[in-house]
Amino acid sequence: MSENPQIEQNQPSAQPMKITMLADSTAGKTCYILGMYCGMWMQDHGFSICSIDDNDDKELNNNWARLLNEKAPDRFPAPTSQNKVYEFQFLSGHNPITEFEWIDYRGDVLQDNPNQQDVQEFNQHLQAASCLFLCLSGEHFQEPVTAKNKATIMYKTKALYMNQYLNKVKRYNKGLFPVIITLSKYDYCYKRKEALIEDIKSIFPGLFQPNSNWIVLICPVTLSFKLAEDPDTTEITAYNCHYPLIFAQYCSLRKQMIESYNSMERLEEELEELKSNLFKQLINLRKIKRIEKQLENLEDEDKKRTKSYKYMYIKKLAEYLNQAHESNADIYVNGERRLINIDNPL
Ligand SMILES: Nc1nc2c(ncn2[C@@H]2O[C@H](COP(=O)(O)OP(=O)(O)OP(=O)(O)O)[C@@H](O)[C@H]2O)c(=O)[nH]1
Ligand SMILES: [Mg+2]
Repeated sequence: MSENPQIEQNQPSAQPMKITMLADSTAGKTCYILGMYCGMWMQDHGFSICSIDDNDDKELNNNWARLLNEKAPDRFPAPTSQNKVYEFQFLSGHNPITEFEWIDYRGDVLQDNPNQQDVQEFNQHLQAASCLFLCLSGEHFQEPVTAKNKATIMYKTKALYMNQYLNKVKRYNKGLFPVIITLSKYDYCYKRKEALIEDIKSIFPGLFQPNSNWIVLICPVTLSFKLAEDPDTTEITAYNCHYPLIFAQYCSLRKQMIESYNSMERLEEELEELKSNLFKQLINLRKIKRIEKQLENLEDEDKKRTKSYKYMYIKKLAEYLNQAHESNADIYVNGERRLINIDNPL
């Protein structure tokens, strides 16, 4: 037991969240990681991320520095040739809250032979994912999605494959599952801002159905609003790149707290059943005592939890996310656009 309870409560949970981003090659996956990793520091919310591996940290910082240098011959990262799993910590100030893994891969794995080794590795990561990012390049949304061009857009963005992957995710997971649709290279289509949401909804109809058990953030991101017009621009802003991660962390902490409430509920039901008549009570005396003790411990934990840093962080993340819709980043729960209830952010 730590002598300092404050530090103990701030330890990240043992199981790191796994995040998988589904996207076509050149959609901007690797650039997005840079925008998220370094762009996080350009915000005033006080949250940040750091790589657990020092070499990765150095590489990410160097790649970011090259992006900012329009004269660098290799300004943009080379196409990814092999899988790379990053291990990150998410922090408030300099206090770690959670850990998460992020896989970067060559976009073609989405359509390649499932027997290939890197495709298998990718599929394993995906199966364990607790949060899914779908990344669509804004290059494909310069014109409205219509009945005529829908098949082409769904093929070019790989939305067709993504919808099929969503079926798999539903097979492995119960309960509200978080999906983040990042519309990368938003600089190509920001003039169509108002119409984009309907375009996106039309290519992922399953994500926006009532009772579909998805919690979805749609978030346009770009390295710079000038990049499409002027690829030599120096102005890298990493617009909105932090919101998807904040949403993912909010969903992960929320899930952790709800799971502990659920285990309390299950025990209470069991106890009620064991105490439902005198005969049952007599033959289950020891079991009843054990469950009562477990519940006592959980209640103590629960009291601590609502006063805990985790709960405080959930509220802070939720408050921050509620402001995100001003930047066109909206949350949908079971198809309905929502703000998070700050008084009850679970
Ligand atoms: N206009 C614009 N171009 C971008 C942006 N982000 C990335 N790009 C361009 O897109 C190219 C591909 O980006 P990457 O991040 O390498 O794409 P990827 O999805 O990792 O590609 P693979 O590794 O080949 O699967 C970059 O070289 C840039 O030229 C953006 O926000 N706006
Ligand atoms: Mg890449």
